[in-house]
Amino acid sequence: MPFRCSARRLQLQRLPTPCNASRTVRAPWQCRGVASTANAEKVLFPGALNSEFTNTLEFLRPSKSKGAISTYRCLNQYGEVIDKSTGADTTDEEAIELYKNMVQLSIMDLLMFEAQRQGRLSFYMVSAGEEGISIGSASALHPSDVIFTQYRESGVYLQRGFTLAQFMNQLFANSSDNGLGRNMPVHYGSKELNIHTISSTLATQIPHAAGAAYALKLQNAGIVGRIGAPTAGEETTERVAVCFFGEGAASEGDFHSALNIAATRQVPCIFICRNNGYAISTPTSDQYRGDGIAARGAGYGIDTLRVDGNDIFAVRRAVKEARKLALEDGGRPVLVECMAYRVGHHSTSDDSFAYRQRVEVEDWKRRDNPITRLRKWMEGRGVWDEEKEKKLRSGTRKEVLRAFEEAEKQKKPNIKHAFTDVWEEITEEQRAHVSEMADILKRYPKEYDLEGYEGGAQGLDELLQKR
Ligand SMILES: Cc1ncc(C[n+]2csc(CCOP(=O)(O)OP(=O)(O)O)c2C)c(N)n1
Ligand SMILES: [Mg+2]
Repeated sequence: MPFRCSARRLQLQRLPTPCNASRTVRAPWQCRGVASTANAEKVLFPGALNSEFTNTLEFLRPSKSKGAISTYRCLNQYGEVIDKSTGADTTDEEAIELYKNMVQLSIMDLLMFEAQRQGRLSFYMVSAGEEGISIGSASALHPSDVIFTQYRESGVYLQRGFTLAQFMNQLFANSSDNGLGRNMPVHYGSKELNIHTISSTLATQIPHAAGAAYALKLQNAGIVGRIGAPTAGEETTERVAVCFFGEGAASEGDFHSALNIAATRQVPCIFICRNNGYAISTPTSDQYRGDGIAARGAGYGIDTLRVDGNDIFAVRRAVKEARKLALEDGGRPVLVECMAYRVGHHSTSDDSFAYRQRVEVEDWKRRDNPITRLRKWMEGRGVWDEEKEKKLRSGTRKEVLRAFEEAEKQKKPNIKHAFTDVWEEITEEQRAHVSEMADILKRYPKEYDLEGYEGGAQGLDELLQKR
């Protein structure tokens, strides 16, 4: 072969070592120059490696090509394993746990949706039809992997151990809420479970995840010390960052910058796209003309797989494999596009029948669903039946309602938390805002009834007394 260099080689370089680590690592941004001899069949253009010469003038015409990227699945619609040699890669006990979590999520969704309609909650978002994506993928990760979610991934929280009480406290913004009532309902977060707090601003989590994965790459290699204390057994584990987002969020510039920097820096990040066909009222046909989001992964040089989101075993296997790939050779990003249909309305503020036919939704509901598919598999194996189903559903309903009523009774957070956690010490400017607010609250006690808030109307005094 006449090449002087067959691929970009990475040089080894010693990086600054802020902690006790002193390992020599690859610095991905240090690339050797590339060149080739005059009669080479391939020219190693710095911008397109390994491209062969051709004398056929042919445009790439995706609009004319017949095949789309295929969709990986383990189970067919009837809950039967397609490839007996790989099987479901899940024990019966594990499958039952996953099933219980999916059912719990769907029951919580139904009850919370109704609670919003009754005026007891201000807002809610359901995951209907997408339970297999969040629960299946979370089950394939290590508890120490760092997760960034959008908002339709409550199943990730549930699978990681977020309790019903924690869900309800956040939804009611009561004084036990991790976020002290500062966020919209459904914007959960958990430091203990390594899940970053959800942000309403679409796609911002994607570059955050790429950045976190870069930090993890350095930590995995021992170049920098770990930030935050590891929980038991985590010290030896290499970690990945995992980022969930919808296909609509993938239209934001943040998506593109994040995938590009993740690829150029080769960071251990699993990007999990939930492609449910809609971004509120915008169908995918108005959102893009390419082959879904998977095609974009290939465009950024990222290992990519498209998966049937109604098949929890397929999602689980795909994410397990993605995790392995993401940690190989010091790290690399991986994209998994999970296909599903958004069966529910976008949120409680949306009526989707204003922009899609009821029959379209009914068709999808009848055709496929991650919960029924897994149930069919369990029944096929003789580990599930109608009686177990009834017991699970009635028990879960009671548990959700109990947690709901408990959280509803609790007081709201102290009003001072509207100001705390911004600066370590209250600033003079903040003090002026606090005293203005205190004055308003005193003058209009009927309009601002603080009975239900911890500390009542005196909540702000503590801040004002602080010097
Ligand atoms: C930057 C920004 N633009 C617009 C919105 C309004 N918005 C909230 S959700 C959403 C649709 C997102 O769709 P997708 O990413 O496909 O997720 P899905 O709701 O389908 O799960 C939009 C446009 C927002 N929150 N942030
Ligand atoms: Mg969507």
